[in-house]
Amino acid sequence: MLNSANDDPTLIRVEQFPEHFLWGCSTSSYQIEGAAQEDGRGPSIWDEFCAQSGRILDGSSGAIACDHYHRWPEDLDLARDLGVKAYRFSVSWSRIFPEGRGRVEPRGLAFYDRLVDGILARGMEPWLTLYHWDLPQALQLQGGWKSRSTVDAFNAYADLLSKHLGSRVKHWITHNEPWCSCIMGYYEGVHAPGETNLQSALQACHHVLLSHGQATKIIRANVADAKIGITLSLHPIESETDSVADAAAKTRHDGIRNRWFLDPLYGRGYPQDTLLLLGRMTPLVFEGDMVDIATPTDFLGVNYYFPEVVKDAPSSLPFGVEVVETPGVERTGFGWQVAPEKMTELLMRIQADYAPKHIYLTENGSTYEDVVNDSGEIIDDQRKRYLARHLVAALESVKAGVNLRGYFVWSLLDNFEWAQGYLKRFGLTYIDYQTQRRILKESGKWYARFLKAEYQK
Ligand code: IFM
Repeated sequence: MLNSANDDPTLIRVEQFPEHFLWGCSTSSYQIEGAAQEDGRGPSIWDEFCAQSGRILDGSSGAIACDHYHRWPEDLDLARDLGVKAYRFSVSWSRIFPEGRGRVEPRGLAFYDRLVDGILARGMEPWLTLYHWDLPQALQLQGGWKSRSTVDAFNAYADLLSKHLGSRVKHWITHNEPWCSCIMGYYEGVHAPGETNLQSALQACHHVLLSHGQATKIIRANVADAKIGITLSLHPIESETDSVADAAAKTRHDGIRNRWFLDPLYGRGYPQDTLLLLGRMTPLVFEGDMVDIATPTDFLGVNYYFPEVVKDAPSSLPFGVEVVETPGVERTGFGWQVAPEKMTELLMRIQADYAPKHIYLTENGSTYEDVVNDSGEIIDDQRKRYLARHLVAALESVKAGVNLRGYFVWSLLDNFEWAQGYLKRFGLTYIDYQTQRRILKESGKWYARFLKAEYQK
């Protein structure tokens, strides 16, 4: 028995975690900032994608979103009042370089000056993500991540920002979830820029990983005491049956879903079995690229949401794999399977196979139908339980020897959930998009109660 939290996970106590375990919450620029045309910001691929009909389920965009660009003091107050020690946000590249490279927009830099100062003033650590999917549209017109020149542009962006903010920002995440920005964006076509070519997607992915490695060196040179990492979306993979064919499908899917990112980052190059399957679709790799990609980092960010169950499906090219929806399992409002115990397994596997210096859960959260009741409250017990169960799973991982150092809830605020528009709410805070009123949900109050215990010690 772990503790009484086995019966009621919401009884988990912060004191059960190691003393310096870091508690945080996460957001990203395009999902919350709005002010898309303000202070010289250039368009990003998401502005362009949202403008195309049929791309976003409710026809919306991030043009206004949570209006965080103007309401950031209130939002940072909310984060502080939760009791988090770390606030994770991302920078909109096209606010800084409206054309992606070259001319710098001082008003963009000034916004992040205000934000970072506001985070520090509230006693939180800023955790800055350089790239959370909003590539400047100007770069997309030159090939986007398919083009190697985007790596140079990213490096210049990382260089400028780390020089500018490095004395105040000590935690840097180069990229958020390359799977999503590259595979969903350049192959599945469901995210910006909406392309559907696997070979291009893999080339884009190679450039994203390369830019991570090169930017890591640049930030390190500019900020001697920086802690630098990358965030991946990782998934435990299971086979539908014990058959040899399904087990092989599981290995193939794990290859592209997880190992394609982890192996090169930890110095093993791209996985041989996946390369073989890809044949001529493998990306063009220059001498030295794999060494750059494997530049040592200080931590691995893991975003955990759900496991995937797969079966052998020979006609489903190129991997011969189909992801199946197992019936009868608990799911969130997104349809994602709820499986906290699989998160523990995943973290143990990462620890055993790759031994990152430190691991942080940089995102974890869920979406459900939130209802504002007659008293103006949102009693989101499902989300509260979801979070609590994942905290129990995080604690299990620590006890099992995983070098897990922190946990960030996704997300501080309801926000623009990409292709789902505003139809899915992940926040600890409810946003009334008509009035921009913020209401802390029951899950947020619970997280605050959980965290305050630490500060009362
Ligand atoms: O909203 C996203 C976030 O931008 C990246 N990780 C997953 C979240 C939920 O889908």
